[in-house]
Amino acid sequence: GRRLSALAHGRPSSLELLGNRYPTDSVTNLTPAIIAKLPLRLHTRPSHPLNTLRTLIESHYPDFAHLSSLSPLVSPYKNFDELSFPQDHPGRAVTDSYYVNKDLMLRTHTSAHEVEVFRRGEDKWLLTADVYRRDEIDGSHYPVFHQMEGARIFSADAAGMKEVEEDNARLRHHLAQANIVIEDVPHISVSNPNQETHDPLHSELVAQNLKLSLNSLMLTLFGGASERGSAPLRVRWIEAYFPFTSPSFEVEVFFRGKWLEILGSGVVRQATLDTANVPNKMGWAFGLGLERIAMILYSIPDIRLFWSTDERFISQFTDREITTFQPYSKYPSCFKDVSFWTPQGVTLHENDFCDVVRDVAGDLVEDVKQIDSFIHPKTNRTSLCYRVNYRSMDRSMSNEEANEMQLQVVSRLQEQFGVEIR
Ligand code: FA5
Ligand code: MG
Repeated sequence: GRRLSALAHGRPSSLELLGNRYPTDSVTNLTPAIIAKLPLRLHTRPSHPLNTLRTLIESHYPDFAHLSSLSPLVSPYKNFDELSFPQDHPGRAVTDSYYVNKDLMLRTHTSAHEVEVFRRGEDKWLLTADVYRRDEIDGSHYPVFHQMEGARIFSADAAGMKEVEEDNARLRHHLAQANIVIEDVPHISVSNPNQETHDPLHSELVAQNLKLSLNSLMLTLFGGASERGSAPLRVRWIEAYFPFTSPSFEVEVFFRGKWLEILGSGVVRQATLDTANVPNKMGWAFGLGLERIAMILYSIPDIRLFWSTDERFISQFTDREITTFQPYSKYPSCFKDVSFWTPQGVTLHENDFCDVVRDVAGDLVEDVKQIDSFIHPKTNRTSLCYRVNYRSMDRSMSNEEANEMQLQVVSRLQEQFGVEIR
């Protein structure tokens, strides 16, 4: 159906982002709440858990280049096309990604920089950055999070493959002594094939190097957890699909009784390396989520806490070691419901609703749930009901304050989307 841009009413003609001005257009969907996050760069803040985790992973890869200052503003071409995303990939939709205008967006993943870093001539590198995705609101989803991309490429000839074999032998030896149990999948299969231009033996060697290298990283990150006692660390490899790698894998780690998805990875598509002007190389890449790992390692229960400026949060951490977060008291929740009819033929995506709430409430919103949805059989209009849970992490919030925010949410829904409150 027809879709109204969230900022169609009173959209400024340009936006200032990180010191530069950019024109807006009909796809602009950046909100002030998101714009405010751009300069914060938590992964480079002294003593911040994300910075400490970045440093820990970097020290596991001492001979890799370590990059962490690339701008989040990229072209959709760089975020998607250069990485072989099809034209109709859902990630391109304005409901899923933040656009400054049709030619400029906030990167949705650190893979957006693969081509430029390979083009610079880097063979082994890590890149840490803030990434942006329009998403639901709950304790483990936030529209800004941090990823680390890692990649290693070898010359695609006998000498390069010898280097891979030697590194595999070294890593195998290291892992053989460790208390780790790995559930593996084949390096190559019918559903997870090598690329046509790759010798399957070379592809296997590179996939094996990827797996060994990441198993070793998982040991560094999770191997020391004392709560496991003498039980081994469990890591599981799963077949995956990404447009820019083949074969592709995801890694899950068993932690406190649950399997947790940590990263995506695979053998880099040759098209990426050709575009980067290094056609005679082959190798692997991975992208991991830093918040996911930090929430586990530090026992941080809510993803909003990473953005907290409360001394009771910040003062708990140092650059030197990973410590367990000591929660301070939880303040009461304030639940507010809103029910409305959307105008005929207009789609209001859940992510549109969530961005309105984030813009009004900032980090005072803990989660948002759709509790009802139906289409009127005669008028064909859609009725939606959302429940917003307002709760501060730092202080007690009054019912009046929650009511005031909810009133603002309601009036923005009316102004920007033309909804009719029920
Ligand atoms: C990617 O973003 C790929 N670029 C990863 C990749 C890199 C694949 C290189 C192949 C080669 P994905 O969307 O699954 O994939 O995200 C990767 C990791 O980021 C996830 O495993 C998870 O740890 C983290 N992540 C993804 N979405 C979120 C989210 N909403 N909040 C927090 N962490 C997230
Ligand atoms: Mg995934």
